[in-house]
Amino acid sequence: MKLTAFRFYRYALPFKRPLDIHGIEVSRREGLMIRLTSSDGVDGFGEIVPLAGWSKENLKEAYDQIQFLKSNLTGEHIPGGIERLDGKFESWLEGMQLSSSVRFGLEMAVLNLIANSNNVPLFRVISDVGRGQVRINGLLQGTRYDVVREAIKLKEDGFKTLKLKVGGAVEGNIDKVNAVSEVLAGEVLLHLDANRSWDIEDAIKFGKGIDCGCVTYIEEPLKDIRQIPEFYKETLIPAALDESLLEMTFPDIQSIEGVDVVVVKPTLLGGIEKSWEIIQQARAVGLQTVVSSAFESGLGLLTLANLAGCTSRDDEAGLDTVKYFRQDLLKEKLVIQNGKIDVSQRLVREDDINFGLLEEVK
Ligand code: OSB
Ligand code: MG
Repeated sequence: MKLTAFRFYRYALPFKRPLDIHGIEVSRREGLMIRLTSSDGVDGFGEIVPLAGWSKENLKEAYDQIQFLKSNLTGEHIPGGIERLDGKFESWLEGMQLSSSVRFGLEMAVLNLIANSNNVPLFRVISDVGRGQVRINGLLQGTRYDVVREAIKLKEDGFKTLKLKVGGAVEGNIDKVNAVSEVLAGEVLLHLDANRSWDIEDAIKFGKGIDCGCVTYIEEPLKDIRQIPEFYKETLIPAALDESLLEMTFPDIQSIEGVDVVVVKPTLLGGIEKSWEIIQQARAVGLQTVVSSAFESGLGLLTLANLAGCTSRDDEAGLDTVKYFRQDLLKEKLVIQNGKIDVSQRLVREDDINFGLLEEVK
């Protein structure tokens, strides 16, 4: 398939209220969208949105790389079979040294172009065993009062798994987890995320203090991940790796006792093909995988939901960040219904994009 046009756009989408992302207060999300067009006139859209505090690259660097891609890929052919994510993106793009978010956005556009050309949802072109329904972890963040209220609402809305942000003073966090647990009453599972907040003493104190009836695992409990085995031994709460994956590869990941889950953020981890490889490796050794957002808009989240839907097991995905956006690049909002995103009927064509929120870069 030949790429006849490569266009790109910038956007700024306001959040409903300012968010604290890793200690940085953010009131809107600024990013880029690329639009690839094939010789048959079919479009594929991709989103590039580095996350300050997490991504190595900033938006300016991403912008420069997209200019480079635009001049290098216009008129080129997309290698056949690239959608199987078995290494053809790597052979096509190696040497270009694309940063993670750019790699993600380009792969996303190419994959959606292929899906649109075949007139099927994205997950169908990647994998033979995929699912059109993807369960989502409802997100709980804020004060004790906020998270209890949100937990009641999400439970009523049909979510089966929630994720609560923890960290900081241990006592208050124990109280918060126990208050949420009480509301969930064993009917909804609870994941925790500490974002490397604690030293081993505080982490163990926390783990022993919580009512862990419905707590399934905790993401990144420790400042020093080498202490996860000790944390596990003392508390019996399995850990999930998220930000640590940026610095680690298999087989080191699987050799840590107490790690049961890997959180996969394609915008940060080097793109979709790389993330798919990590998912396969993790599943091969019995680790659970959670595809998760880095605050992409609904457009990027829809692709992430498709990626999550590529596995046969009904793994949940961390995509509830969609609720923080006041506006979206998709005209028809991405909805989570009964705790699930339905990707089976959604292809993204020109008419589905809210061009009023995008400014083309010429
Ligand atoms: O800590 O997992 C995180 C989003 C951006 C950066 C870091 C994180 C997140 C999320 C996404 O929590 C939502 C989720 O994983 O459920
Ligand atoms: Mg996390």
